[in-house]
Amino acid sequence: MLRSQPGRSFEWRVTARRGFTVLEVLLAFVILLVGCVSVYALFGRALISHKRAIDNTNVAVLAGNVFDDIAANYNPTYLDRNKDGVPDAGEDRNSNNVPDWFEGPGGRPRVNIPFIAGYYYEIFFSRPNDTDLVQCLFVTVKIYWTRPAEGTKGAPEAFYRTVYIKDLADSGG
Ligand SMILES: [Ca+2]
Ligand SMILES: [Ca+2]
Repeated sequence: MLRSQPGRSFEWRVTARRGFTVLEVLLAFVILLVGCVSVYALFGRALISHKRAIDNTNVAVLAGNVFDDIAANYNPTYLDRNKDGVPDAGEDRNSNNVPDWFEGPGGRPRVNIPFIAGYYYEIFFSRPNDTDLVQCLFVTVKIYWTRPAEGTKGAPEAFYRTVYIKDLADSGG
């Protein structure tokens, strides 16, 4: 069968030897480059999403730890004797936008409070007026961290919880 079509066999040999022109190679490179750039851009977005997911997890865990710690250790650390709604140790008396209890060595807290490196938080207390609810403390935790897109302090993530403290009325806070 092949012998009856000698011309086709010859044509095939010529085509196979031809190889690629410079233009074809360049075109292939351009296509490859466009593909690589697209994938690279996707990687960037994926990294940002990944960091955001880690931040969301960390701040949720940190806020939960803060609420639990206030419920368990209200007296020693969190007293608000001057009744401005902020634990006295966590006020910003030197006005540098960082609660003073996070100004220990290496950015670690000065007092024994929940801590995750790279995050800091402000705590606000308020109490219900109802005298039947003397054990209730409304707690707001605002957590700050540095986001690459926002640079410095960034917008806080706020968490709210009502914490019940057995001897709140006598705590002096
Ligand atoms: Ca205070
Ligand atoms: Ca400060």
